[in-house]
Amino acid sequence: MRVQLFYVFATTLVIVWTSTFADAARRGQPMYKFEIFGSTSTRFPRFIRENGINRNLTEFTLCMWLKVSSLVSSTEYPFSYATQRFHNELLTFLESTDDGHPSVGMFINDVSHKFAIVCPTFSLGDWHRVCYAWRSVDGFAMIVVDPDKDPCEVTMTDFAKGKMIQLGGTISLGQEQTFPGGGFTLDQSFDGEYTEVQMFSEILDTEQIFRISTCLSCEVDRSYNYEEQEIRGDIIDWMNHGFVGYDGGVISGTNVCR
Ligand SMILES: [Ca+2]
Repeated sequence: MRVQLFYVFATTLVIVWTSTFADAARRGQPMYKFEIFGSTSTRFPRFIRENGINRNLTEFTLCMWLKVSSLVSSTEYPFSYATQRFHNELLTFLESTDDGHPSVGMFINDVSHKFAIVCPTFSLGDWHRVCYAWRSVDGFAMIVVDPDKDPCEVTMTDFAKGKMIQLGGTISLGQEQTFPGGGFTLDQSFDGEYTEVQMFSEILDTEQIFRISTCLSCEVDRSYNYEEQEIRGDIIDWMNHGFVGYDGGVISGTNVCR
């Protein structure tokens, strides 16, 4: 009996230690953001990841926190993924509208597959959580803005149905690409900040998307068994993002998730 009790005690210790350790590891990590400001015709601040998507995708979820400082151009492209075959293999955009709230959208493979939503709560100068999801088999697509507060969401089907997002291209945060890694133009530059960019090779459900938007595990049930099942992208994991800054793309701290 004593031995059994010991094992129960020891097991409990391990579980508590593990969860505390994981939590501390998470909380001890500096939270950071990418800043993209002041593009000019000769200077294009950006963060680049070559081989940005390392497998062919027939579905994905891409989430990020975005703060749009200004819509310098009528359309800006926060996330540009270019391959040799399509420079708009996967491209997200913000497009100004007459009522002052930009439409939030994406293209897949080329600009003929366009999908967007206008959210009355999406404002310049504030952080917003944006998730884009898609799957090829039925062309289901979804864009969700701020799922944790003022949720704004749109879905459709038959969007880029049967298409595929090809591996091996280049991701650019901040500048729209006309070929992998280049071809930037000032009128397509993004002006603002990013954090918590996560990309997954599958469609997440509503609960998972909600958790991402509440800073991953920070606000989920603190019982031991969440054990940092915090959601991390298998394609892009913000804690190990692998992006390289150019032309004055700045990495700085942020308290947005503390
Ligand atoms: Ca392009």
